Amino acid sequence: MSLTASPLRLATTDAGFDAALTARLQWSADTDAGIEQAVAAILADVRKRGDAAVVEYTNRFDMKAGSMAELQLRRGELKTAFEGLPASQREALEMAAARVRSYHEAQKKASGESWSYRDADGTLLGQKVTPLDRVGIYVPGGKAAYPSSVLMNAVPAQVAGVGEIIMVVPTPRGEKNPLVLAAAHVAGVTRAFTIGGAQAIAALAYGTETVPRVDKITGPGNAYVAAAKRRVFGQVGIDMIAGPSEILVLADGSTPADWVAMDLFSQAEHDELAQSILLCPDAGYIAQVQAAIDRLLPEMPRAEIIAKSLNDRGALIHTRSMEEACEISNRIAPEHLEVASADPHRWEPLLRHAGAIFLGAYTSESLGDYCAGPNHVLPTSTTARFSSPLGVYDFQKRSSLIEVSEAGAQVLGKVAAELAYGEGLQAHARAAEMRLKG
Ligand code: HSO
Ligand code: ZN
Repeated sequence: MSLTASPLRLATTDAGFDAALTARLQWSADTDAGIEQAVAAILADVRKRGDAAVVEYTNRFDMKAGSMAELQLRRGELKTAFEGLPASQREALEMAAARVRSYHEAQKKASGESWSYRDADGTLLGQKVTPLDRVGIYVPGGKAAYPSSVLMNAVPAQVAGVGEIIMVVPTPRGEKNPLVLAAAHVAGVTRAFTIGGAQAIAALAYGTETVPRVDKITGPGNAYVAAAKRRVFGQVGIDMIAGPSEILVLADGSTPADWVAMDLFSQAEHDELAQSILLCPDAGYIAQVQAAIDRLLPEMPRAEIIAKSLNDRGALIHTRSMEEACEISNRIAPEHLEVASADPHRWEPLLRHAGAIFLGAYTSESLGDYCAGPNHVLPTSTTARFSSPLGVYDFQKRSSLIEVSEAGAQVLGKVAAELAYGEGLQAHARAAEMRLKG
């Protein structure tokens, strides 16, 4: 069987370009009614019956277990998993974690600290930043069990100062992934349970006899997990609901075509629904990338997933100029945006909507997935228009601080009373007036 991958070829000069691009970008995030119903029932059941329900669903979907005690990782098990890895893997995990930690420490310094100032009359105003007490991190089992995602979720939580980080990870047939456990150790996970699906989200959101109730749940999951996270939102905080991975490469033709082809593959190999797009003003270069795709695809163990993703959702787009390519990139608002250009800083100021921007030929997106430092949990499906990478700020909250001086109360009291009478709220007005002198 010979596999081919031919991403859709478009040119911005085509008559139907806008409609063709819109059609290519479309992706439905709707979950079907069957999933919604099943998830609602599981959430209600776990809320009511706690551990017993979690154990039953785990038996039904993942593995045999007699009690919740069997589904809790023993103290030391994460560390043992780490110590059992080959040295090269231990070093890679530690190096990645250290870089991710440094990046998030810088992020905390830049935007995650408390601040305050005093008015001329001595009134103090400010904002106090506090970490969440306890968070839950969902780690998918099976084919999408990514140790790197454990780091990307747990490290910012730890840097934020979260008191307890609870990890849940389903273990179909009881097989634990040692790299996932080791990553949890390196990233400072406090407790871990081998549970998954909607029942794990319910246990974290409501608490059971054994699983402590958390304040926020982060981490990717399948359609059941996503539906469960949506439903428990409000009871607990959640992060974003991630769609399939995306990469957009903006190329001026100066980066070797093979490198760009492999970068397009790197997101396509995640998922048949993943989206890889190339924008380039040089038609000859686009042909080179297509030739590289043809040549490299047969070498790839995940060639079938890559081919389906590129054929169904990929695109190679010929633009009039790099400026126009930047405009289209803003419209697509991709999760990952590679600027494969000899002069990336010329284009970066024009780029406004993207989860992460990778500058220059040497910055392959995959470095960002593992170890450059920034978070790999990023907004997908054009949500980069209004949301940001997972960060320290997702594990913090803010409280306003107000300390009105006696002098300040004289000025503010009159203003507040005036407005309170206008709203018909006497007690508000009098509380302010009582503090006025004479
Ligand atoms: N690119 C993925 C993250 C990941 N890649 C994990 C490899 N492992 C997020 O879109
Ligand atoms: Zn990736």
